[in-house]
Amino acid sequence: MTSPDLDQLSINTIRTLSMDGVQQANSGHPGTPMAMAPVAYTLWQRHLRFDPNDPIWPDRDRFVLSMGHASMLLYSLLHLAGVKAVNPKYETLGQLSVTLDDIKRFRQLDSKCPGHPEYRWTSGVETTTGPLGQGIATSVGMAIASKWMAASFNRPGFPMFGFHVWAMAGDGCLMEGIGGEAASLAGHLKLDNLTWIYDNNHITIEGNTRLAFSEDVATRFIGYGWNVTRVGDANDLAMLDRAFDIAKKTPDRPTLIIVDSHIGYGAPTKQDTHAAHGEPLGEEEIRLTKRFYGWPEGAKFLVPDGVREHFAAGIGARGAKLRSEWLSLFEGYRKAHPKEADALFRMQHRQLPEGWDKPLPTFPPDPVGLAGRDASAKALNAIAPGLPWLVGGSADLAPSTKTRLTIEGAGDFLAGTYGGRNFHFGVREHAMGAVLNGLSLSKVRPYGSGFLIFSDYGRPAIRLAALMEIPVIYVFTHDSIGVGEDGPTHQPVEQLLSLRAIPGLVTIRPADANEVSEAWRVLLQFRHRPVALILTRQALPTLDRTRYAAASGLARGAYVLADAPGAKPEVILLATGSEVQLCVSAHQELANEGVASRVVSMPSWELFDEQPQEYRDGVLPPSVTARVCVEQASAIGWERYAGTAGRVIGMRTFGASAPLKDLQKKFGFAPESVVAAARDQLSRARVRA
Ligand SMILES: Cc1ncc(C[n+]2csc(CCOP(=O)(O)OP(=O)(O)O)c2C)c(N)n1
Ligand SMILES: [Mg+2]
Repeated sequence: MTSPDLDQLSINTIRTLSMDGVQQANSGHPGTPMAMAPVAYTLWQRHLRFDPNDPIWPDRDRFVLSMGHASMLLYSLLHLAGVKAVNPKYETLGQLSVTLDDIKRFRQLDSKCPGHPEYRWTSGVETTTGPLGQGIATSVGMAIASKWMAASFNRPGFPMFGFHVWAMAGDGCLMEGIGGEAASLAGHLKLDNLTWIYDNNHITIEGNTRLAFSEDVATRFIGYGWNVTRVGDANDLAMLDRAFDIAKKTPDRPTLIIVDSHIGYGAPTKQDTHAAHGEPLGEEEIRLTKRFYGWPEGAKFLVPDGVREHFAAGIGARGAKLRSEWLSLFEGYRKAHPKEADALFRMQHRQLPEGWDKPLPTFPPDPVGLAGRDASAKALNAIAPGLPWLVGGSADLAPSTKTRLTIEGAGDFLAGTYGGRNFHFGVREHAMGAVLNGLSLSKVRPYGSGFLIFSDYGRPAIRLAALMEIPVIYVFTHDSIGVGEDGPTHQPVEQLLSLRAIPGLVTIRPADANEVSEAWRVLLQFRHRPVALILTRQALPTLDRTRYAAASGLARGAYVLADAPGAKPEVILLATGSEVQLCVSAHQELANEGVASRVVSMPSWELFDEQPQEYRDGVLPPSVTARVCVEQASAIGWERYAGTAGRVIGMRTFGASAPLKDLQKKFGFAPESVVAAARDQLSRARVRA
């Protein structure tokens, strides 16, 4: 068989596997894989620097399928290219990532082919996609990571990094705001290692894009500073080849390749219609489509002889050569630059340098104290020199969130100077979240910061970080009505609760400067979970730890900070963050009255819930039902610690614009309110007894 015949045979194998997978599952999206098969094929077979035998080789090109609904396209490629599975210890054990059986069980429980591609579940899937726009925005983070790692690790004669990032997107990705935010940032940063392939098929779920999408995408991207090219026919392999070559060679700009395609290509009645988008084609339509492709009409899940071998001779052989060249380069690098090589290795395995946490500060007792954000700035800058791949920035709020690295040589990550550790995401919280994901997926350790209120603007990306189990760090400051005069638009109420509702995300709201320091010690050790560090804008007294329990208790999520005589409390006062101080004051007042209370500092629900029952019962003895929980945030959810009889002092309305003192009075966040609630709890408990 000649090479063009094998090209066509391979493309039609991708198409028919996708059609058969969707038909068998009786759900899914066949049309886009059928249309874009030649595009993805040409990219993988002829361009992608990717070794199917080692899908986590650090300098591989990344391929992101941003239109995650077309997942069968990716699964077919992973299968045909023979991509190997990698275990959680980063080892390849020889078996296929996606077997033909997985494809036959598309969308079924435990299949490696879930409805949308999921990072961590299927090797070779570089990021989880499905929520439109996330993939292309994440690809910007990967391209940034490539630039940063190149600037940081490459040495003369040792180009350790320089991978290209390719993302395929549909109309939906380009309609979503996050796509625009990310494109704007990518153009600004002149990321010439980034290419987006836009499937310009004029179809979305409701029908033709003329219903809701008529802008000139090319002009928009030219405005962003991108190089824009076109391929007028998705089946034109020679033109695609050229477009990819040009994208690789174009300096100083990312490239958008606009590809005109026909959704459901070859389907006699469904091509070019939204019917090809979200439902199986149907047996008869499949038969006729296969006839159009010159395929055996009755064959299902057919991989003709020679197709796998063809992939092995293309992407397989090229990838193996590139990877082995890289590995020998790394051996030389190890000898010439052992320090850098060690850092590269640790970074790629999500390990930390020895002694990284030694410089974390301890803060002396101080009744005035300092703001959570200021304590965090000190902790972050203390550990940054010893953790060179910790990088991050803010959505234009670093002067307020205090996340800037001020240590010598930290520098700024800017267009053309890509070695800096301070990133500037601009006022783009959503894209920031996806970029952080892209950085983390590339194994750089990223943090991003903003006001807690605007976590809502980046929430879909935070959720994906949790779903992907990647250790992205969020620093959210201005954490409550403590913001004061800025008023209810800037005062978070429900945000903390809504972050706690994301499975796998760890939230930490420290009570004083020493808890902030401990929070950094704990969160940097996470290898597979994202975290939201919630900090105050206003100063918090630094507790005297000779009088109160050590801040290291934070690691267990909650701990007894101040206790009743003989550890026999009648009432428990629980709080997080700025409200812990209220409870400490109330505790003293109650002691004066002869009431035995215990103060529990509870910076993290999630970490506490993971402790053994014995520890949890030790901190919150079930027999003590008189409880007061205090948090300047939505009261919802605290019942689980307050118990049905307990009292929650929280927010039940929006805040208001006023000086902090007046707000604390208005909303009941004063020691007197806590004391009164404790007394009330006690008398009720006595009645119950
Ligand atoms: C954020 C988000 N909103 C809505 C959806 C539901 N959805 C899935 S595909 C789709 C239409 C996508 O159209 P397009 O990107 O052009 O893909 P095509 O149908 O051409 O493959 C929509 C609205 C989604 N997956 N993500
Ligand atoms: Mg479309």
